[in-house]
Amino acid sequence: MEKILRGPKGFKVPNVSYGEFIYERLRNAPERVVQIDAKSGETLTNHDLLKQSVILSKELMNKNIKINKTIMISSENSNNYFIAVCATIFTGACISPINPAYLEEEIRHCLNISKPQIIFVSRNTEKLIHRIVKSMTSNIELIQLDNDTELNGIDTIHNIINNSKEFLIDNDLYNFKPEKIPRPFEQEVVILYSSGTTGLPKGVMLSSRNLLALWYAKTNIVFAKHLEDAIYLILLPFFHGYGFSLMMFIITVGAQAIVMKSFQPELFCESIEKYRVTTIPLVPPIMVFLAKHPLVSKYNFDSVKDLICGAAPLPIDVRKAVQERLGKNINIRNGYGMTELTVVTSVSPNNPKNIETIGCLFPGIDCKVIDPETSKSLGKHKTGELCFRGDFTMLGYKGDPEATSQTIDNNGWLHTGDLGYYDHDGYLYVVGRLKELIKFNGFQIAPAEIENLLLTHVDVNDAAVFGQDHEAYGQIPVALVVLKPNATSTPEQLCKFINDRVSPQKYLRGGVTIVKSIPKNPSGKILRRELHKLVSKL
Ligand code: 4UU
Repeated sequence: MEKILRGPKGFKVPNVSYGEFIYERLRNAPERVVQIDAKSGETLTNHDLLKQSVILSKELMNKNIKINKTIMISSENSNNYFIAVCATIFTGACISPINPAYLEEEIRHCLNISKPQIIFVSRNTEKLIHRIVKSMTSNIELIQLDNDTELNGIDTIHNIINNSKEFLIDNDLYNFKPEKIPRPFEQEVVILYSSGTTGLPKGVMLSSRNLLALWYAKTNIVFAKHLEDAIYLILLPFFHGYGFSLMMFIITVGAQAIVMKSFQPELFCESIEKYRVTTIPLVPPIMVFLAKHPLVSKYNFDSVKDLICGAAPLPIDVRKAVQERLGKNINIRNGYGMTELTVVTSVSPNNPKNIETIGCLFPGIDCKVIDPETSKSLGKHKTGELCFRGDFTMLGYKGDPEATSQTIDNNGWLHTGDLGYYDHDGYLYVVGRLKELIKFNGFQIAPAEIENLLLTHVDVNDAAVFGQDHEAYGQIPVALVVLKPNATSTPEQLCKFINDRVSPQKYLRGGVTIVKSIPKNPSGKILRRELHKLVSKL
């Protein structure tokens, strides 16, 4: 008999498209301020968001954007970001956010997966994306999200909305009908990028069902009271599932987000005090900042009720230090999730019995823990690979049925590649990672991507990349390289070779170590657990 930990019964997710759902939620409280730019103070109300995204969606439909089409977005966090996201979703098309720091190869990789018809770009990403798109045979249109520039003949979102013939009087706005999707449970609404348990980044397809199941679970879990009174400080990037799903949550629940483009210590502290922030979703390195940085003592953090830490393990001593410094009244919650599972599957409650827990299962999710060698399901308190099944399981990886079936087995269980267990009371714990994924600052680094790049270097015979524990960042990538005979490249040169080709979070901060051989099994697979040992022996 399989040993399964069953989550609370899931909610009956309505059979509507996510666009119809967002629209209804936004219509409810038009006057509310949904988003404030932390730096400029610029505000966006539900009415602004609704009006601009409805007009933009009509213009996108005039450009033949509809169901089964995709729009990519490459921008830093901004007030216009979710106007573009909502507009796209209203048309029935799918939105695919990418990291605005991506360099050429990283962008091309994502373009090959999601094949967009339009890309929303920002002031910073326009030039590179314009050049890439010009070199391609497919016809991709760019739209500038930042209002003040109009370079390379690229129209701005501002112009498109303000010059639109689809001008709406409020009556029209409140009678708009987002595109109905015939089978919303099977249609992707968003494509996010994740390397999952192995290989290169892939396009994670999430459906209306996935996103609605998350919404119902989050709005109904025990600690979710007075959601609309929450003032969130968002420093997480919108392109990652964590930031993306939270912003969608804030928008649809009627809460407020103070949004930063990136983590800037002073602005972070100032914003908490100025806007009386109640809730801060963050990653472990920001917890380290809260525990240690002198700036934190200079500001008033009295309004803060909840810190939600996720995306990487939260060291207990860091957690304790933050609690001690900020006081007992702050709830520190550990959130666990994975892009492939609609980003989050559990969040720890207030004052759990054991503070190391990541909480109990959200409604609509079941869990089992399996022995990594035999795949046999293990019972309570036994550590193995965490597998989940239910409403949160992604549709699959875009255009990659093979990778999908390697991740979701025939019985619908999604294998996370994380090691963990559950206790007698149904609380879950993550204790390690089986998969090759490296997490730097909560960001994903796929070793295969850096290994493949190293192998394109003329001097490199073989390469392996792994994550080394790091106090501030969680992990940093280290490369082991076997040189070709007579090769002259130095570790520094190889490091630079990589750092010139990848976005900053993937920099080889742990350096390159030259080795004689990479440990592999008989079929040529890297024995990843041996890599650490190899470096410590040197
Ligand atoms: C130990 O990181 C995420 C999602 C994080 C998230 C989002 C909303 C957490 C809480 C929340 O409320 O997704 P990915 O796909 O980038 O990375 C997934 C991997 C997991 O498989 C695990 O290895 O990131 C690691 N991870 C964690 N590890 C995520 N959360 C945790 C955690 N403890 N709390």
